[in-house]
Amino acid sequence: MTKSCIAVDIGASSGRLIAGTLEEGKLKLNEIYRFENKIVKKGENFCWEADRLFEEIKTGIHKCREMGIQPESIGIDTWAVDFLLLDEEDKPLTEAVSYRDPRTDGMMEEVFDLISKERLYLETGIQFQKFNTIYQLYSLKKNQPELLKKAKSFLMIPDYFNYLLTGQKANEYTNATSTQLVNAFTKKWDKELLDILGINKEMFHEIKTPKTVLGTLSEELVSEFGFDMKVILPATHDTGSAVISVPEQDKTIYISSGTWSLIGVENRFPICITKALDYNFTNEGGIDYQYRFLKNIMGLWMIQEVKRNYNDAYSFSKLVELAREATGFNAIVNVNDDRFLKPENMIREIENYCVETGQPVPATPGEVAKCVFDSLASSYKEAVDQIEEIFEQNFDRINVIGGGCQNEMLNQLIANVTNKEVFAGPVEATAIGNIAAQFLALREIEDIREARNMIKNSFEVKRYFPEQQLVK
Ligand code: LFR
Repeated sequence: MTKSCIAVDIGASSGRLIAGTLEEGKLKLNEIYRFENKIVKKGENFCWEADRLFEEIKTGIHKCREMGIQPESIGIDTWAVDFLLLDEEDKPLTEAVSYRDPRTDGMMEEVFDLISKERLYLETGIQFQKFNTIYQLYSLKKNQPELLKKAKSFLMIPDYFNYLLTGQKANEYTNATSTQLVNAFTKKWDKELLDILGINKEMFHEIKTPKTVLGTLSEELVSEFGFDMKVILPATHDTGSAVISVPEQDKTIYISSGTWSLIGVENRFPICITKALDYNFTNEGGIDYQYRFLKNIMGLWMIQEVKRNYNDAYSFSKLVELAREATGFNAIVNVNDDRFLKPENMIREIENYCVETGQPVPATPGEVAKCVFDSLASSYKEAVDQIEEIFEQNFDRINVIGGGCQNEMLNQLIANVTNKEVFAGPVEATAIGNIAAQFLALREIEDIREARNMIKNSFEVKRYFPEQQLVK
């Protein structure tokens, strides 16, 4: 019988369970269950609903059974940097506070008083984002030190779900690197750094790499579901899983396009040079100890928020259509300005930015949407130039993967502003990468090269060519 593996892929706005099977050298996907994800206010903080999300995962597993699927294994990936702390009885001491919560405001600067920015970058290779785990933990140390003292376990979001499934506590490598607390060279928790910060080292677990079989379901869950399965670690950082699905890495810059746009290349070594620091590129850990040399760009979050601020009166495709019609409007905002991370109202924030910078102010939904897409494309172009400068080489093409690659207007804009060919797909890059890691662990696929060939043969990729030759 063909084996099926389940990917649980939870992003900032939705989660799903997708079953993957290998059939005649191709990977086939079958969506089992989809659910909503959102940030909610709990007390003082903006949080994720960790327990509800776990219930949703369980509902999805029950659905497998109803659909007659007996999975061989399951693997979970989510966004990065966020975590829970458990006490000595393994009960959560904290909510799963979201990285968009303002508790990290000003923390980065305080950490720089203890360790210089340059040293931190040299040791971890991780970009400076005010929401990185390091600053979240530092904010706890400052504001709730008693809580940090009680903590016996540090689990990132997928680690926590894996613990609930299996009873095993471990920190998965690709996600752990996003904390800015893992040494880029030893690939272990940076104990010296933790000492400098005064954060208890004991709560961190052994770092385990993708393709590790973490365990099987707990006895309780086996009796609840009526079957057992392996729990395998994919790249539990969603972007790590997505990058596995970029079929052609040679001379290719990828953009993993979702709530965030992650733009970069796969690399064999971390690049911690001054220029990479100045441009704020990261070296996150990938499968097989490859590095994801990339940079975060604010991404489709901008348009998601715009849609929400219009009370969902326009669908995403309507906003794209209106943007296409707003041909005469031109204004660019710096999408990476922290002011767009969680503004009260995204539309107002964009308008204010345009006023402050002396640009035309968007006055219609189409103009707002056009401003967002133009601004994203312009930021991608800047990142592409920076990558080419750092690598001292030209890249031939850009491969947009993930849900955002369905935005044809943005794909064409990217081709035009970068003057490069754009490949769009696969759409389900993250789930595909997650499933590929499980088949690798089960030895159904030999190695990453075979996995990528198979992905190339299994999923549609559209191509866009620059419409006009831009002078660089
Ligand atoms: C994308 C992503 C990015 C990470 C951001 C916050 O979903 O995982 O890679 O920087 O979310 O965790």
